[in-house]
Amino acid sequence: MDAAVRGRPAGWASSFSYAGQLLLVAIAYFAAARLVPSAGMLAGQALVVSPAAGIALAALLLLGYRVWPGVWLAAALAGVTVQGSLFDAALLGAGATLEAVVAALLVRRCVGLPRSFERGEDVVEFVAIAALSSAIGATTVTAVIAWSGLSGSQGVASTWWMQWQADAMGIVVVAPLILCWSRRGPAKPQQKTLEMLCLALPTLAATQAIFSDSLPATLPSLPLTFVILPFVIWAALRFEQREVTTLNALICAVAAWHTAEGHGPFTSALPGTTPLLLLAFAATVVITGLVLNAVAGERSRAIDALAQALKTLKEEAIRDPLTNLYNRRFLHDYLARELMRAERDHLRVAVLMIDLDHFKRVNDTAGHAAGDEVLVKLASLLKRYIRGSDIACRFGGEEFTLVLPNATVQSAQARAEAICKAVREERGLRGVTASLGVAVFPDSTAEPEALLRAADRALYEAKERGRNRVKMFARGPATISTLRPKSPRRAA
Ligand code: GH3
Ligand code: MG
Ligand code: MG
Repeated sequence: MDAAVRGRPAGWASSFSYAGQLLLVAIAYFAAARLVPSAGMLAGQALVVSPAAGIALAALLLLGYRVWPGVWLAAALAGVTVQGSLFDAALLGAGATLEAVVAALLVRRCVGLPRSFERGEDVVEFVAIAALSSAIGATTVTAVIAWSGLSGSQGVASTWWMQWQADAMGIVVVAPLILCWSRRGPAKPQQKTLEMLCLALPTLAATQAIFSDSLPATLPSLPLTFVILPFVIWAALRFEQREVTTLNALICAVAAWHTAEGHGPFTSALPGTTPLLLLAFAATVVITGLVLNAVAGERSRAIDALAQALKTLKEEAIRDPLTNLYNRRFLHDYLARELMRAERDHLRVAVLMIDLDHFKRVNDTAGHAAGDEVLVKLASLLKRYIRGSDIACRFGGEEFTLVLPNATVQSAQARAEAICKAVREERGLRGVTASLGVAVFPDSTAEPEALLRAADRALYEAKERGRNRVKMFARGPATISTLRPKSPRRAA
């Protein structure tokens, strides 16, 4: 669970004391509130966006609910500079605080951890929460204004409407921006920075041209606002949340600025619809950018997880679960490949078959788990005796196979003798010894498919001759196509 959700600030924020955090929140909120003064509304101008609402929500999500006094203080201070009355200012502060607390509660409840919009639904839910919670701030402000008789020429409904859209837009645009930038982002490769510039410059130029009325009057500016969307989609599909939220915020800031100045496509629409058009534009930009970005992220995470699962599955399919050595299926594939290569390049391939002597007794006396332990220890011993392209496999039960490409008869025999000695001397193997049979292609047999049987035959002879020894395959009366019988090995 995120630290901030439990009421404690996360990451960088924890380096500030509580008083420091309150001050930080209050300063940020107050500065934003004064930058886009709500006084504008009282003077009859359209209040377009309230970044302070987004800052308040982000602060509560990042630092915990306990920083609410910072929001209240800053909102009240901003109010007192406008309203004059301390009581009214306190009420304005309470409205702004309640709005942020309710929004933070809903975001934590519905969206989950506050700093990631990892699913498309998160973004849509976030926008809905912004719309819902903004009603609280709007109602408080409208009530205070109506109470003090300051609503001027504007009606109560119009005041509420403008305040609501300003808060909703502030939350939708500013909160995701702060939330994304508050966490550490991945390092950017240089070509990504270049691509960002190639994207941001034309995007801002287009937004500026459309909203500042600098296009020829013959061009219909309202439909032209759709020109911004391909840029937003580009950012969403190619960049991280940070870049997407930043570009969204820049687009919305340019649009809001010019709209507040009385320019752009939204001002020439039906009277009273300007704030709604601007909010609809901002919501479209934010939802398109963040939803697509979330979906693209989900897709790439799913592909990564699938690739990882496939890798694990492939690995599991060729490994013995107890010893983690290769299994018999892999042995057959590998041996077939190595023998083909050996045939083509006139090289040798040695096979060592290893079987523990009287292993059943370990199970019978010490238990199956102790037997398993011996098998695992033997596997790690065998790993010490493989090098280069050699492989060690668990053939089945307490039988193991080593494949040594490019070996000679002498080197294979030497390796087998060394292993036999090491097993004999190894502590932790409960005194068990091993018998080994060795066959070398093409010396022992020129038929690749008979090589394993040749090594097995040699192993059988090692068992027959008293165990705890190495036997090299030698052509004899028994044909290599005869499977090694089991009975002589069980005889002591
Ligand atoms: P020898 O090879 O010397 O003839 O005698 P052995 O006692 O080793 O006889 P054999 O190879 O026929 O029996 C192998 C025994 O290995 C039988 C079985 O109980 C045991 N075994 C096989 N797989 C496992 C395993 O995964 N874990 C344990 N603990 N025992 C196993
Ligand atoms: Mg055995
Ligand atoms: Mg056996």
